[in-house]
Amino acid sequence: MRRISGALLLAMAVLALALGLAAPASAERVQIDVDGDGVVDTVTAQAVGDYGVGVSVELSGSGGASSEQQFENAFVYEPWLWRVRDVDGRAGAELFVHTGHISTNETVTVLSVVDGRLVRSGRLIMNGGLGDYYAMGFRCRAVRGGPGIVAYDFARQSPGHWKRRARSYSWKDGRLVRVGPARHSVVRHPPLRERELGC
Ligand SMILES: [Ca+2]
Repeated sequence: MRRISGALLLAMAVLALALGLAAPASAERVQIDVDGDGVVDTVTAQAVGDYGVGVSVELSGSGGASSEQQFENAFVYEPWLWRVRDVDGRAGAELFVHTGHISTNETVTVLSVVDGRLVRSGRLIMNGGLGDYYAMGFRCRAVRGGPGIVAYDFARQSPGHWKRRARSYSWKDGRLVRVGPARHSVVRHPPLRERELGC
């Protein structure tokens, strides 16, 4: 009898999968203060539509007020929350979310809570591999004496000869603001720390 019910359960599971009735994709959930009031909040990322991601925050200290950002047709899958860390100099964590995938790079959107609402602080791209002769990434670091992000991209001209571009952003009221002109140089090899999520 046990063997029969086991076989029956397996057949039902296979049928459910075939009919697309599998359990929905799981959500990612992080408990961390995002609005800077010192109370832990809930961050949830989950699939939206076929290939998108939605990120919501539930703010514990504000009577459970919630705020959300959605990214449709992003062609991204779990994990969506690539980094959760306070980097902008205001209390409360920033969220680095995988919001786009194309053949040449990944898009990372930085979200932050401003005045109780989840806002898009900035958008950055990454491609750590060198095989296609292009690479890019970014680092959280001081810009003009305050917290900021420097984004790098590289294009190979010939073996051992890569064009490097660095663009700087400062944090201002929860948003990334471009500062100064791009800096251009030539390097023999793009360093790994400048073609990854360095925050
Ligand atoms: Ca912060």
